[in-house]
Amino acid sequence: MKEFEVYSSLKVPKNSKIIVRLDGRSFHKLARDLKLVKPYDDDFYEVMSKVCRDLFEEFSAEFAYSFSDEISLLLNNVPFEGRIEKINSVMASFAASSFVMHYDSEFKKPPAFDSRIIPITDEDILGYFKWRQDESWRNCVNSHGISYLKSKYSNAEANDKIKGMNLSDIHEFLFENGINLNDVENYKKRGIAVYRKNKKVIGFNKKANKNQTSYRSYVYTDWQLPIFTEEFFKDIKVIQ
Ligand SMILES: Nc1nc2c(ncn2[C@@H]2O[C@H](COP(=O)(O)OP(=O)(O)OP(=O)(O)O)[C@@H](O)[C@H]2O)c(=O)[nH]1
Ligand SMILES: [Mg+2]
Repeated sequence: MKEFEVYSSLKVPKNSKIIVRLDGRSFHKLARDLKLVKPYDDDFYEVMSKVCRDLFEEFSAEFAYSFSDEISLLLNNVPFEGRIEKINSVMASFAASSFVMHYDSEFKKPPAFDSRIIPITDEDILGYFKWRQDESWRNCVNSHGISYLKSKYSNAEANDKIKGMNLSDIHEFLFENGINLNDVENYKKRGIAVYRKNKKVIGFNKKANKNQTSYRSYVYTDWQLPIFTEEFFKDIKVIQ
């Protein structure tokens, strides 16, 4: 019967890096059920950052980036011999379990994530993460815009009003009403990331009878991301 498992041999291209993007399933409902603060809930972001960290460590990732209910994980060492079904199903279920483990709450329904795989070359890594970071900014403007409008108008009116506005209209409109989006917390505009950093360790070498400096890497969650540039990814050694 093994021949019926027709997708099991589907693999990512050999020697390719991949990005796995996970996205919360129907998290607008989950947000309602858990009464998440609108537009940004600090506890939710704290939990998502821990899910990122768990994924990063479990799958020895190079870089993880998250905003809203999505996580992108860059992998150099592709697990499960590159088997698509295995990667997608394990990553999505691992993320959902991690999410539940870190959330101190009663769920109405089991949370789930979807998962997709994007083969990527070094030249496209910056472009990919810039694309997601731009989306984070769009999400920041839109969600602040709709939250403000809903505090003034009915839901239907608010939805109607925002439809006719582009990003800079919303930005301007919020500014006129005393909300300067440039002042909101960095993570709301630019998202959060997990990657390895080096720290300097000074230890005493008994044999040489002197202090010696070495570097040890540790996993770092960055809540103060810059706008992504080539320099940023080169500095953290994600690209050469
Ligand atoms: N209140 C609140 N909601 C959030 C927050 N972050 C994410 N969300 C919700 O998560 C949703 C994520 O958007 P989508 O992924 O497009 O929508 P979804 O409902 O998850 O639908 P699918 O991904 O298609 O299953 C947002 O629309 C919000 O409703 C937050 O900090 N606060
Ligand atoms: Mg979603």
